[in-house]
Amino acid sequence: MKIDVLTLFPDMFAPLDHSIVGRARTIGQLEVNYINFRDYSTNKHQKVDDYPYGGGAGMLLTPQPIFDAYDAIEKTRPRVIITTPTGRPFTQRVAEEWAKEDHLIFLCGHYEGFDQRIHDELATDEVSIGDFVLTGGELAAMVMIDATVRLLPDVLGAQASHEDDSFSTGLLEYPHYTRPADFRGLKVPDVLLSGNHAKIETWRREQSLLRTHRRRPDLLEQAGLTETDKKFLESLRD
Ligand code: 6GU
Repeated sequence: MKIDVLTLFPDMFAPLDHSIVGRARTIGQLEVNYINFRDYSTNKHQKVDDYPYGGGAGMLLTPQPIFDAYDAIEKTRPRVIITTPTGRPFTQRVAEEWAKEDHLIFLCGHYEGFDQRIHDELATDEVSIGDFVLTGGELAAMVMIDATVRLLPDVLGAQASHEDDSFSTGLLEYPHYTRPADFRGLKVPDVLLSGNHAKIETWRREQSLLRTHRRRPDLLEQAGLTETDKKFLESLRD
């Protein structure tokens, strides 16, 4: 996968040199380029923003530097993603779709955002990472890149897997324990030491349901529950 990031702050992306995304680049699954669109400004002071028509607070990113930076990218049919709090929610499903693509381009906004013609002409996706406002799109783009790239083949080690991740199943993940079985009197649940795999599976499923019921009941509607799951949830309500 190739990812091009159009940003005024390329240095902010240092975190992506590390950990799993760093590994994806090392093993050749990923190429990432940072393009400072200020370099494409034809203004003599390299200005990239201007006042909004019609008045109002804040400055907007102007079309010229971003269109020219975009035109300079070699591409066939990329997804062009604008990170914005006005976008549709970024979810695990979105990451799964993007992980199938060859080429993603991220446009990171600042100030009050982009001139609308940038949205209309360039963007294929406008996406938000939650109902809060960040100072710029860079942190959001990093979050989306991390969540997408870890799904590429061979990026997670042989041991790790994402099939059981929270949200992959539509439910929150169950709790995990490792050694020791007794830490300062805090015991690991007996069932996990029992060696009974059927019982362990049942316990994990119920813990997922319990956690999702308590913390994210909104997820239960879409989760594809079995009759057994529904009975268990009924028993919680009683
Ligand atoms: Cl994608 N961008 C910005 N600037 N703020 C956000 C966001 C994105 N998602 C939530 N808040």
